[in-house]
Amino acid sequence: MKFIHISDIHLGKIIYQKNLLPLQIDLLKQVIDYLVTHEIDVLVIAGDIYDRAISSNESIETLDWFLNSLINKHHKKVLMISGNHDSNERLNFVSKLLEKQGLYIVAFPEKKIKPIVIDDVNFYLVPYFKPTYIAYLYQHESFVSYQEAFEYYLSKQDIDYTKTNVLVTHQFIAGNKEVIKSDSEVILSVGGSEIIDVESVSQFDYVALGHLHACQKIKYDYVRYAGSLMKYSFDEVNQKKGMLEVEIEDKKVQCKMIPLKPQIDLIKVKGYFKDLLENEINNQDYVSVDLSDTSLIPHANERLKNVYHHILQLTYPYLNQHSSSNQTKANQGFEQKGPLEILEEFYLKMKGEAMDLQTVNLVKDLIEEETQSDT
Ligand SMILES: [Mn+2]
Repeated sequence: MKFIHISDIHLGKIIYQKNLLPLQIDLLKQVIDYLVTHEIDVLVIAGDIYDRAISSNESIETLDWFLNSLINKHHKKVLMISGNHDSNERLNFVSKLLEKQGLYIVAFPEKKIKPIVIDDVNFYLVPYFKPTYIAYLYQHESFVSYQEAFEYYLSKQDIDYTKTNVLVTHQFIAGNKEVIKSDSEVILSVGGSEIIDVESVSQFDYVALGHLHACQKIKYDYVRYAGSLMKYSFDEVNQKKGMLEVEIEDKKVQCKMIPLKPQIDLIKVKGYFKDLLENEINNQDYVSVDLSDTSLIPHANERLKNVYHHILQLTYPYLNQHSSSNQTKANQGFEQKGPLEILEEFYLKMKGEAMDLQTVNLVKDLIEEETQSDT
């Protein structure tokens, strides 16, 4: 069987006061067209359907149109879960009534997952959850991490790994390599404890992930983030956005990326002010301008708008770098200063207040210990 895996639609997202909904509608039309033309019957959406928990009327209407057109008009099946941006309660509304129509929404983790079976493939839908929810669900004492809660949750399921199984989840799954992150993602918890090791899901035949906005695989070819529907921040300008077409048969998986083309792109241009003024007019894209100039140009934004009609952001990387390096370097003459003095200055700069006597003494002791062990 074949299915399409997408995620992180973020309906109704606004960047720099631009409502992206018209672009999102066009991209969703491309998704429908692809499923219809290629006779693919199943669409999997791995969370973050909406951009915010309380979505605009227009966003709700858009999802309604999208699902209606897929399910009622084209008789496709849609499997979707909630992400950390969605409101579970709102997404869950009448979801059980819709299953007969071919729309499967899981917004709260089920105590015992009932897999959705399509052509001998079992789809396990696991919406985004916090460890406290799993503790509540099983009346279990608290979990120290997402990893622990997630493993506990899977251990409570009866999954026959000799069958062909697909996991759909919006938890932050990562391997030991760096993942590609974006500014448009919202961190799930402070301190990095939200990360779940990819080995916890490696027994599935395909893992359809949502959350990270760059399309990428995690260690294995069959563990993949589809990435966001379109670019949602300027650090994503070089990313390819699209959907994943997955073919799965008797535990054998093939996967390819199908690009989606937005009507308006997010782009970044870089150069000196006077050179950029000579560039070809771009009245189409949303632009971030990095000016290489070493001093501020009066009315740069207004003047550049003759070339780039939709400038959303303008920065001076050189000036930023220059001022930020001043903030972190010790003041002049640091060679003459001792470690305690330098640390006191650093502390004052970062915290905006001087170290108290207790801390000074502690640092003194540490420096002394370090000096002694060095000799
Ligand atoms: Mn997201």
